[in-house]
Amino acid sequence: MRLTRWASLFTGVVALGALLVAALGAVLVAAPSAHAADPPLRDLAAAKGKIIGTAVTGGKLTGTYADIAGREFNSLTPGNAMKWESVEPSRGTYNWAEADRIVDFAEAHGQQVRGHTLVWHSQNPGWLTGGSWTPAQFSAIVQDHITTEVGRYKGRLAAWDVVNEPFNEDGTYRQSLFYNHLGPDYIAQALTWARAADPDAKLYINDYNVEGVNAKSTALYNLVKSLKERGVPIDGVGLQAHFILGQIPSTLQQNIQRFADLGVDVAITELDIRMQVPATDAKLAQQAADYKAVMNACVAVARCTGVTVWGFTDSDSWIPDFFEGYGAATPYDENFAPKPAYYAIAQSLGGTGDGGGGDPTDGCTATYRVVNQWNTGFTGEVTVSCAGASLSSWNVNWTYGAGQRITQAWNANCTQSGATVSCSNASYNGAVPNGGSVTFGFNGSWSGSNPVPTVALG
Ligand code: 9MR
Repeated sequence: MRLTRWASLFTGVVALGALLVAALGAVLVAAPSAHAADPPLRDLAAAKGKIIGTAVTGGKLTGTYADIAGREFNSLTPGNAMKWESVEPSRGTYNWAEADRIVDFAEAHGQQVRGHTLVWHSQNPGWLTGGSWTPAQFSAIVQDHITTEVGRYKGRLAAWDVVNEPFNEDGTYRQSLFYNHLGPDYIAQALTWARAADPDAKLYINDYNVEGVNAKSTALYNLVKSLKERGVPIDGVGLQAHFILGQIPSTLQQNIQRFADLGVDVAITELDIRMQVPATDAKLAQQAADYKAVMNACVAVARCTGVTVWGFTDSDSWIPDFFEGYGAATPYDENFAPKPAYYAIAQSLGGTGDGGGGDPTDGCTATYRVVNQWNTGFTGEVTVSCAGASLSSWNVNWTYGAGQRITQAWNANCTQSGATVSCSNASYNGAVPNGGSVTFGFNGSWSGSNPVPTVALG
C-alpha cells in the first residue's frame, strides 16, 4: 500500500520532470549559437600529436595555478628549478626540492617534463663562476654536474635543454665560462655526457633570436649539421621565442622547416609575446593573432614537437622584471582569466576558440570580466575580439548563475530577462575589424557571489 503510493508519486514526479526537460530542451534549441566549449588545450594538442607546455614555478603549484597547469598543458618546464645555482648552490650540496616537486606534479598529471637547463652562462652558483679552475678541473666539474642532474631524473624527463644560448647575435660563439674554459667543443662534450646519463631523453640546444632565418640561427644550423656529421648526440633545437607584439619573424616556419630537413626535432620552448602596458583590447587582439601565427608555424611542420609558453599567466612572467614598461605577455591575465591569446592557441590546435559561445567559423570571441566589485555592486565588461575574421554587428548573451542583475550599460544595448542578459552593439561600434576588438561595460548588483558567466557571441 505504502509502496504503491510512493510509486505513483514517483511516476508523477518523473512525468513532471519529463515535461520540464522537454520545455528546457526547447529553450536550448532556440538559444542562439550555443556551442560547446573547447576541451583543454592539452587535449586539442594531443589530438594533433603536439606538445603544449608551460614553464612553471614549483612553489606556486597549488590552487588555481595548479589547476590550470595540470588541466591545460601536457608538458612542464621548470622555469628556474633545474638551473645550476638552484640545484647546487654550494659545491656538493644539492637542493632538488623544487625540481622534484615539479616532476612529481607532472607525473601525477600525465605530463612530460622538459629539463632546463644544464650548461648556460647565467644562473650559475658563485662557487663555480668565482673559482679558478684548470681546463681539466672544469671539465670534470661540468661532467659531474651533468651526470648527477640528468642521472637523478633518468627515465622521467622527455627532453633536456642541454646547452642554452651558446651564440652571440652575429653567429659567433658566446664567450661564456664554458667556452672560455673548454673551447667550442664544450657543446659536443655536454651532449655526450647527457646521453650517457639518460639515453632516452631527447637532447637539445636552445637559444633566443634564432626563430627566423638570420646569422644566429644559421650558426646554430651549421653547428647542428656538423654535430650530426660527427655523430654527436643531438636530437633537436629549441627556439625560445621571446617575441614583441607584432614582430613575429616572417621566416619562422621556413626556419623550423630547415632544421627539420636537417633531421632534428624543433621545439618552441619559451614563447611569450610582450607588449607595452597597459594592455588594450587592440593589443590583446594583435597578441592573439601573433600567438596564432607561432602556433600555426609549428603545427604546419611535422617535426615541430610543440610549443611551450614561458609562464602561462601574467602573474608568473619574467617580462615586467626585465623589460621596463612591458608585460601582459602570456595567454592568461594576472587573475587567471584566459586572454584572446588563449583562444587563438585553441584555434590553432583545431578547437573552435570560442570558449563556449559564438560561431566556430568566424574567428571572433567574447570575453567577460569583472572590472571592479564592492558590497553589492560591480562593474563588468565584455570584449569582442576578432583574429582572422571580422564582424559588422554583434550580439553577446549570457545567463547569470547567482542572481546578478544589470543596472546600467554603456557602449551596447543590453536587456535582462530573468537571469539571461542579451547585449547588442550600439549604432557606432558594430564593426569589429580583423585583429581588432570592441569593449562594452555595465554596472550590476550581486549578493553572495559574483561568478563569471559563460558568454556566447552571436
Ligand atoms: O624565467 C626565468 C626568470 O625567472 C629568471 O629570473 C631569469 C634569469 O635569467 O631566467 C628566466 O628564464 C630564462 C630561461 O631560463 C632562458 N631563456 C631566457 C629566459 C628569460 O630570461
